Amino acid sequence: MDQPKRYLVTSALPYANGLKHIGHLAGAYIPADIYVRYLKAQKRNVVYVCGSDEHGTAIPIQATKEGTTAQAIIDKYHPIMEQNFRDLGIEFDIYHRTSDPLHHETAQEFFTMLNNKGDLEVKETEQYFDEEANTFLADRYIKGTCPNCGYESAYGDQCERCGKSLSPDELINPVSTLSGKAPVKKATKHWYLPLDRHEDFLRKWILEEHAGDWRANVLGQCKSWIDGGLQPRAVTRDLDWGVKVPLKDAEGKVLYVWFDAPIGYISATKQWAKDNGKDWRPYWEDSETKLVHFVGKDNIVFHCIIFPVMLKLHGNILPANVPANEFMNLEGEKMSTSRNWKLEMQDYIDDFIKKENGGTQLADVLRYYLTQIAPETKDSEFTWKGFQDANNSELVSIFGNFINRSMVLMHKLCKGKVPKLHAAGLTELDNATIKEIQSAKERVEALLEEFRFRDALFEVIGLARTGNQYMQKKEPWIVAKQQGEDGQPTAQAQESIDNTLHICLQLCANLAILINPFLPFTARKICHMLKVVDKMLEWENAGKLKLLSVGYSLRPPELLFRKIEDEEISYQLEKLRSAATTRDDAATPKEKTMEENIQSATSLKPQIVFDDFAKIDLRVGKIVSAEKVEKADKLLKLSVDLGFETRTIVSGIALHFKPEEIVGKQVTVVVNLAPRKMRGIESNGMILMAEDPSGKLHFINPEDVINPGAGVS
Ligand code: B3M
Ligand code: ZN
Repeated sequence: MDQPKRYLVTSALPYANGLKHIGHLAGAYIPADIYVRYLKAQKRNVVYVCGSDEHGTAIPIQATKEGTTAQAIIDKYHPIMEQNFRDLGIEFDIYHRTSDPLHHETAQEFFTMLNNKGDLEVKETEQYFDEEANTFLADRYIKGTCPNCGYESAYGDQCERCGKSLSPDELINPVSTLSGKAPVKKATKHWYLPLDRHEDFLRKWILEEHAGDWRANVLGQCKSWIDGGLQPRAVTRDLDWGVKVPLKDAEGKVLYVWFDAPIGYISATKQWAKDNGKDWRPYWEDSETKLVHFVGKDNIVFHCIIFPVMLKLHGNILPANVPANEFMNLEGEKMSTSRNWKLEMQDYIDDFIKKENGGTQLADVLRYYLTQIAPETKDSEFTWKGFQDANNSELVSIFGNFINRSMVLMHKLCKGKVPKLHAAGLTELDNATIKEIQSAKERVEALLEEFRFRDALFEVIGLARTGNQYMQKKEPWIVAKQQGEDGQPTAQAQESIDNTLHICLQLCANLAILINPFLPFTARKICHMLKVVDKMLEWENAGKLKLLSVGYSLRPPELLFRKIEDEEISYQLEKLRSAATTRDDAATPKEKTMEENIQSATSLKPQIVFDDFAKIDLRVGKIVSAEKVEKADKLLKLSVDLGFETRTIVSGIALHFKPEEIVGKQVTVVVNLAPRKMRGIESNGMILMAEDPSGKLHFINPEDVINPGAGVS
C-alpha cells in the first residue's frame, strides 16, 4: 500500500449551542479518534483538528432561549464541549473555534478569492422580511404549517415532525418568530456558489474515482444529490451573527454558516501550525496529504459536494475519504435534543466517570460499546441493556478476565516474573497461539485502514477470547499439581507452565497495543501493570512475542473493568424516560409520523425460539382503578386485578385515555416483568397495547369476559 506523506483528519465542528449527545460522539468523534490513535501508533505524520462551530442561526436562537447573548452562549458551551471530549479520551491536536479572528480572516480570504475569480454568482431575490424587527429572516426564524404533514410549527428550513427539509416559501401561513407577525417579501442581494457548473467534476471524482473506496451510504447520498440536479447555493445571509461578508456593498450580510464552518478546518490547522512551529500549507495544498473528514449522515452533502467544490476552486486538495456514519437510535427511538430523548456526554461523564475514582475505565466502556454498535453501514441502536452486556460479558468476562488471570497465575506459578520460553517444549497449541497473535495484528491493521472500526474491534476481542481458550486448554493450575518430592512442580511441569504464561503475558502486551486506539485508558493501565512505558504501544511492536523480557518482574494485577449492575441500568432508563415525559411540545417521540409507524410495523424483530417466548408470563387482568400521576403528563397509575392478587402498574397511556374511561376494562398484562419505579411509584407489570399507524393506542384484550388471572399463550 502506498503510504501518504501526511494525514489531516477532521471531525465535524459541533455547534456551540448546547451539550452534545452520544449520537454525535459515535458518528464523528470516536471513529476519528480511533483512526488517529492508530496512525500515530504507526508513527505516521498526522494532525487531527476540530473545534466549535460558533456561527449560524442556531447560536442566536439558543441565546434567545436562555435569555442571553450569542457571545455568552458560545463562551459557555465551547469550553464544556472541549472538556467533554477530553474526558472521553478524544484527543484532538487542536480544538479551535470559529469565533477566533484567525478564522474570520481565513474565511473572508477564501470568499474574496472565489469572488474575485468569478466563481460566485450574485443574484437579487425576494426574501421574507420582518418589518417590525426591521430584519430579513433566516429560515429558522420563520415558522408555519408544514405542507407535507400539516404540523403547525414547522421551521422555514425543516419540519421537526416529519423531518422534511423545506424552504420558507413552502410554509403555509408563515410567521416571524421575532415579532409573531406575518413577514413580507423584500428584495435582497446574495452571493451563490453555482454547484451546477461543477456537475461533471463531481460525477467523475465521486461516482467514478471513489466508487471503490467510499462507503456505500455516502456514495448513495452523493449520487442522489447529483442526479437530483445541482443548484446554485447561497453562501451569504442577512444576519448580524457570523463572519462579515468582506465587501463594501454587503452591509448587514454574513457568510452562510456552511460556507465558513468547513473553512474552520483550515483555520484550525493554521492555529495548530502556529502553536507548534509548523507549516500548515502542505496539509491543505500538497497532493501527498491524505485528508479524511469524519462526519454524521446529515453532514455528507456539505463534505462531499459543497466543500470539495470550494476547495477545488480555492486550489486546495480534496478529501480522500468521508467515512460518514448513519444515525444511532436510543432505546427504540431517534435521538433528539429537541425532544429530550438522548444521552448527553456530560450526563455520562457525571454518572459514570466522575463518580468513580480513576473512572477513566468507564470512558473506555462507552468508547467500546459505541464502537461495537457504530452505525457504519446502517442506523444502529443504543440500549442500556446492550451497554451493560457489552461491559459485563465482553470487557469484564473476556478481555479483563484474560489479562487478570494471566497476571494472577504468573504471580502464583512463576514468582511474579516473566517466565522463560522453552522452545523445545512448545506444543502445537502454543505455536498456533503464537501465530494467531501475528495474524490478528494484520487483520486489525487492514480493517482500520479501511475505516471498518467495528470489525477491527471485534478482532481484538477475538484475540482475547483466543487467549482465554488457550489458557483453559493448557490449565497451568492443574499442571502445577504434578509435583516432585519437594512439593514443587516437576521440571517438566514447570516448563509447560512457563511456556503457557510466557505466551499469555506476551499476548497481554499485544492486546494492549491492539486495543490502544479504541480504549486508550485501558491500554495505559495494562502498560502500568506490565511495568513498561507507553512507547511499547507503538504499532510495530505488535505481532511479536518479544515485548516483555524474561525475568522481568511485573506489578500486581488491578481489575481493568468492573461489573455494571442492574440498578445502574434501571436508573438510566428511568432517567431517560422521566426526562422525556416532562417534555412539552408537539414533537414528543410518541407522536411518530405515519411513515415511522408503518416502518416500525413492517420491520420485524429478530427471530426467537419458543423458550424465549415461554419466559414471558402473560395474564388477563381487569383494571379496577386508574388515576393520573402527578407531574407526569403521560402516566396513569392503575390497579389491576389479576385474580391471584391486585397489582399497581404504571402505564404511559395518559395522553390516550382518561382514567374513568378505562376502569373495568380487561387487559393483557406481562406479570413477571421486574418491578420498575416510575415517578416514585413501583410498577409491577406491563399492559400490552397496540399502536395503529396514526399513533392511537388500543388495548389487547379477549373478546369475552373471562376470569382475571387467566393465562395467555
Ligand atoms: N456544525 C453541523 C452539525 O453539528 C455543523 C458541522 C460543521 S462541520 C464543518 O451537525
Ligand atoms: Zn412535516
